[in-house]
Amino acid sequence: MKRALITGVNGQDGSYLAELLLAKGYEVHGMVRRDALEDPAHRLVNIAGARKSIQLHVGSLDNHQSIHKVVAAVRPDECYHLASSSFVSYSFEDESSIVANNFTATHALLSSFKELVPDCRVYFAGSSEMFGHAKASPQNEATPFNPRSVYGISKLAAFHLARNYREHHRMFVSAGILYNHESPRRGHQFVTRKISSTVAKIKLGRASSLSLGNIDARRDWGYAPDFVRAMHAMLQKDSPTDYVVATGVTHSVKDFLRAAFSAVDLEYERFVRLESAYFRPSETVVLCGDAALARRELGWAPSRTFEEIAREMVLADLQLLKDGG
Ligand code: G4F
Repeated sequence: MKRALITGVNGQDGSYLAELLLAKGYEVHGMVRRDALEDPAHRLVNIAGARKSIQLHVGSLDNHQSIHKVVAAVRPDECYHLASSSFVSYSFEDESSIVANNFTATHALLSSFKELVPDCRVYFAGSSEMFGHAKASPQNEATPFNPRSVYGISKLAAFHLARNYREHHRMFVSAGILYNHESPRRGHQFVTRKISSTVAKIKLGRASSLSLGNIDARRDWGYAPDFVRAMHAMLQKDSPTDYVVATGVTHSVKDFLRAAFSAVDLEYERFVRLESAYFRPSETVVLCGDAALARRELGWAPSRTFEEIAREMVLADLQLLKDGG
């Protein structure tokens, strides 16, 4: 039986990955913050169904000793490092914690593995934000990086670190360069979930409008359960490398609005207000991924269309509200 450690196991991706690995017969361990254990109803909701099967360990990105201890206690065959600051903020206040959580903590994890379990296969969650103001479209593994946010820079720095551990310390470290991926477990701060949850409230008469920023912004949006399949496949290869994971199709926020509102037979134009607070700078370049390598080497392909994802999210949020959530 293989043993896996997932950092950020209670997040969207961590929870789907834990379910996938359990179904494949893995012994699954997850690292969570202490405050999550103290408030399981809210903070562990994504793993509620699988919680009894996952062995949880207390650790946090800002406590490197705790990361070291978790690695020493679990000694996994595979580690999926998903925990990070994942909201793309452009605000100055957030910068040092983004760098600490995304770069310094990744260093703590990799150096712990190098010292304690050098044979462990490690997955690092990179991001399309590393391409930033990309010079080419669609982007693949050979496209030069040009990040436009502190978030993108922090992920890129950690990505280089991961490569360094692979090339100089001969460790099995692979990175996914993941484009946006959504699901009913997406955090409410991201635009798709903000939309799906508000559409559900509007349908039930519990909200009357939805405030957004740039609804012409475009993203390459995929389905989170598909993306965790790619993560697992990367660690099953004979040798480590990095893969773009994306659908190769972009849509606008407006397209998502149309799909989400039409799932409950409403038209978004009646409810959406634009608010300057939600607009972001530096969004002129549209990112679109070319996942040809993942298709070829991992046999990976998306299973859901954009419209199916939007519909699933709205229906799940409706159900959540009806169940009292
Ligand atoms: O949903 P978002 O906040 O996702 P974003 O910034 O693309 O980041 C996500 O995807 C990245 C790539 O995989 C990850 F690296 C990252 O960790 C995260 O998972 O915003 C999507 C788009 C943006 O263009 C934003 O300007 O939606 C636009 N938008 C318009 N109104 C809004 C809003 N975004 C948010 N969060 N809230 C709004 O009201």
